[in-house]
Amino acid sequence: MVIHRMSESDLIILSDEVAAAKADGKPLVALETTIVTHGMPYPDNIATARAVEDIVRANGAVPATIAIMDGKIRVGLTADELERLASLKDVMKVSRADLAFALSTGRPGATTVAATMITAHLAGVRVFATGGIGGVHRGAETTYDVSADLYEFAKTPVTVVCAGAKALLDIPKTLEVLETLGVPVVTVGQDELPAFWSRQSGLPTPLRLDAPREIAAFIAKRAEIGLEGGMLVANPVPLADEIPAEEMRGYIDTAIADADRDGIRAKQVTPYVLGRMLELTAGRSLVTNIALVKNNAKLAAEIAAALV
Ligand code: PSU
Repeated sequence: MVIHRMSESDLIILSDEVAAAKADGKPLVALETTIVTHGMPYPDNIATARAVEDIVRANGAVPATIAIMDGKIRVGLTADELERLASLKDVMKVSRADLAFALSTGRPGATTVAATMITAHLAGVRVFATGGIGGVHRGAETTYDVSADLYEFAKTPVTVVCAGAKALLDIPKTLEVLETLGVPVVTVGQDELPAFWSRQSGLPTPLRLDAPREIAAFIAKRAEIGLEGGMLVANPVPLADEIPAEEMRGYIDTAIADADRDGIRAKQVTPYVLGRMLELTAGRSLVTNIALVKNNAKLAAEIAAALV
């Protein structure tokens, strides 16, 4: 593991809280910022990011929210810095392909799942909580739109706690790609893979574990036998907060048809569809999204604590 020095001249700048946690060997949980800049409207985005950090702390770990600012990888942001990132125009949605571009040009960047995995690993953080990963988009057989998130799992040893792949995706194809890449997909507490806003996807989960300590043991065993890459922990949204799959289906079909009509492509698809879902569900999709991210932050903190 590369240990980075923490002076201002370095490419990676750890916040005081993160640096102290590393020095003390405390569990850390990485958090991404694309969900802040491209996934949720203001001011819910900021409020959620702060609340999620507090949940990580309340569950025995230290939050490490990651972004690209002023040509540096920032691991741990102050409240002011998070506000600044959320209020800036033209923040890049940074993935593997353009992470170094944001750094070399000095453009502000919010990290996706892929870029957060890369930067978390550089900072020595092994567990990361988010809402939902990117995956194979519907119609990928003609558009070839497959999120770089999937390929990152094959390369970078970070465990990502999410509520499944976003239901706007082609979930069976997403699972197939993960299987081909040798990425473990573990669902917590049920035999069916969850589908982000809904607890049900109609697909059996490849693997199931119910306790954070069992997930930590699995992560440790993969490291012990030298398997590269990360893994996905799918944590179903709490029952009280879910929007049932049959209800979501119509909204998702409409949102995707609208994206198509408006010529939305590539990186814009997910933010556009999330925004349309918010309108179509009269705000309920956002309430559910916030609840599931909080739920994931708690589990990620428990897994990180069990790993230490
Ligand atoms: N989880 C959410 N909302 C989001 C995301 C995750 O609840 O907006 C972001 C993550 O950063 C993920 C990205 O990497 O959506 C997926 O984008 P795409 O489908 O373009 O790869």
